[in-house]
Amino acid sequence: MKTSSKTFRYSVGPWNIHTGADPFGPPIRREVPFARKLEMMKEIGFDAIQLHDDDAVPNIHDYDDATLRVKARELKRELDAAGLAAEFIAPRLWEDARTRDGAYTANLKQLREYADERSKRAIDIAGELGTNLIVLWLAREGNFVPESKCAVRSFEYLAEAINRMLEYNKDIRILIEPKPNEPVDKSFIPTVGHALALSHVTSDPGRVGVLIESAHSLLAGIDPADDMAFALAQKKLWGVHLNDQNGLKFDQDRSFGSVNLRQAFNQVRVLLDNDYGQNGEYVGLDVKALRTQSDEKAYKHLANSLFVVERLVEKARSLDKEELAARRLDMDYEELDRYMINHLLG
Ligand code: 3MF
Ligand code: MG
Repeated sequence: MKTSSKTFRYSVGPWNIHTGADPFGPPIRREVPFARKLEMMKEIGFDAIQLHDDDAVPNIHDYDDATLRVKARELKRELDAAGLAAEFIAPRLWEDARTRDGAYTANLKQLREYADERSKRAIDIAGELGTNLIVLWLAREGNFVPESKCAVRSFEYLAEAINRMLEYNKDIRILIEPKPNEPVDKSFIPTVGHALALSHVTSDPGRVGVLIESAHSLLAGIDPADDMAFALAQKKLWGVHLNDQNGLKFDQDRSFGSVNLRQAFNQVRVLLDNDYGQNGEYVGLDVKALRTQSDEKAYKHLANSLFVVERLVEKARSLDKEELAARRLDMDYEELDRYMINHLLG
């Protein structure tokens, strides 16, 4: 199913076509070659690809700095040929053994230095791929044992690490992707509010914004549309990961709109009403195929999510603005509820 006339430009990560392995079971589908993923993503209707540093250059530790740049340039040619841009590079600071105690907030100096080096290399890769966006999902920056880290010093470590990145390359912009838990128990930057507070203590707040993932807001007990509005009001919403989530559980990365259609609608509405995308921002997805999907059908979560975004764009556009304004004035929010539900059902 291809989305023909699109409102937004869309992006997706290569990890969103995957083997279906989860913490309780091994891979259940074949690994799809990277080149084939690019083809599929283009075919479904995506404009750009989101990349971790080692999605861009696999076996990243095998290369010196110069070879790393050569490898990144090879990928740039591959992306150009596939007709896809690179949206951002995210240093993958949670798989390597040296990030087992967090990265920028690790207690050991040599581990924090590894995080710094890896971040600089991610920035170099971004430069070669023609993007200045660096996403920081601060996966393991937090704790299980409260006394294991000084939370005050950890916040400073994060700001100092961001400052070093901003200093290393004057063109980059950093998007913090907050998440309250998983894989850590308690994250140091659990919400968009924390991320923007962190932005404000850096050396150049104008270059530090946020990427909001619907499921991450929901895990923090916050309506994603409200989170997006909060960041939009501060001109700090530079990326989104649309998906869905059923309650306060593990991060489910369900297809967009599959759990709570009204909540999904309001995310689309807030983006549309506030001209999200007009400065080149992409509407990104971060969705996983259900483990039950066969090899041939393990792309439908992507197509479905795009389809739902575009359908909800139509719903947002066909909303009776006068009805909305009138109900706000007479404060008949029960009537507004009825109108909204009827509109979404129609
Ligand atoms: C985890 C995430 C991450 C980030 C990705 C890009 C693996 O919950 O959402 O996905 O989105 O690292 O920043
Ligand atoms: Mg995400």
